[in-house]
Amino acid sequence: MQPWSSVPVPRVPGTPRPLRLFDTSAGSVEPTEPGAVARMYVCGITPYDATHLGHAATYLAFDLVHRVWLDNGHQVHYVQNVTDIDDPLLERAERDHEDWVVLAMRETALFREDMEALRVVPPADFVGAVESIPEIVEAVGKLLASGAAYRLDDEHPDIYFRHRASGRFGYESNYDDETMRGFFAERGGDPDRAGKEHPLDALLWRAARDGEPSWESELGPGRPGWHLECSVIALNRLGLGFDVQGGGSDLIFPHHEFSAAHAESLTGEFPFAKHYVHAGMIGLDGEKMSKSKGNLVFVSRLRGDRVDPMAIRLALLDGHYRTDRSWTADALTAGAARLARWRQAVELESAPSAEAAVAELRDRLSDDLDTQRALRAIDAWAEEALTTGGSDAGAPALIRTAVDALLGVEL
Ligand code: 5CA
Ligand code: ZN
Repeated sequence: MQPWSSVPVPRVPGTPRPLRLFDTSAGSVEPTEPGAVARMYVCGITPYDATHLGHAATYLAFDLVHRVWLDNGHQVHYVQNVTDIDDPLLERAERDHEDWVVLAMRETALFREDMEALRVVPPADFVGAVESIPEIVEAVGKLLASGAAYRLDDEHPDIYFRHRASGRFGYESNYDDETMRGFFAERGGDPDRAGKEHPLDALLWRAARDGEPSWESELGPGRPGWHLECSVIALNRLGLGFDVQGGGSDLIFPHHEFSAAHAESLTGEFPFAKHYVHAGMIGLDGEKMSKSKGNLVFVSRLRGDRVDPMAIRLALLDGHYRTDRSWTADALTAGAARLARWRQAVELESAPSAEAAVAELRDRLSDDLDTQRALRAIDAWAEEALTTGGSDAGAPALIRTAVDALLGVEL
């Protein structure tokens, strides 16, 4: 697929700081230690509805990972998928009497626009599930051949993954059996499917059903299971052992556990990703913002209301990416006020020296993306610039560059 277009990220004078991130698998903040090319995969949208502020917050968090790595002189190979065939998409299309392909194309196009407006650096590879079907079929064939997968003896001969096949199942989420079973049932799994060897075995290939889209393949006609989509797209573009596998915390289990287990079974090597990084859930009025609950605030709706996307960006960054938090109208008002203040300050002809503020910005971001403190470092500089003033003629430009490169905010 075509990604959205990118804006150049300027270089910031001064000394970058290497990035440390909380790793779900390790349970602690760990240094990221990418090579010349940092490799990141972030789970993309299922395009059956518009991008809401929860999605946006998650992509902004990983955009900062991208930006801090760029600051440290790495190139970044960033890959993101689009789950453009899956049950939720088909269910929504049926509910709305719409063609599922048209629905997916429209929402994916809107997502691109939203990401561009929010100045998210685009992935180098933006890959749909449908266009990856040949790769997925090949992977299922390998898993069957190695004994990691089996086919149901059923009217619908679906293919399942033996969840313990990699020998490492559970290392990513560290959840106990009961928690795994709960989330498996809640998040797209089918523990009660008759004929499976074990309730936690995950679907790899769903045999064709009447009235459902399917693709001809050497496995028989059908369509791909969800977790393998991300394994294969990541593996074939980044290779095993890439730096960060990312997404929202709702993907910790089963999605990322299985993505890892599938890839590790396919290759016989470990680990799928060096770090598993998860953003907290954004809610509205105390509930997780989700398509199924219908309590959504869309980025496109706010854009339509002429809200400055940079104010949305600042509003979402004024909270720690790992903390579950609520979107409020006040947060947006505060984001807009902060944006106005910063813009006023960078218009000054001279200001207090900005080196210390930029160093603080880098320090805070490198410490597991502590954006709240990072924003306050710029607040403090802007406050002093606008109240006391200063004589450094280069300071406003330095702040403008640093805020652009490291926070993605255009002043
Ligand atoms: N297509 C799959 C991933 S392969 C999927 O989860 N799609 S999604 O459209 O439901 O979500 C897209 C991304 O936004 C995922 O990384 C997901 O974890 C994240 N996300 C979903 N809801 C929220 C929320 N309320 N707050 C923060 N992030 C969210
Ligand atoms: Zn995914």
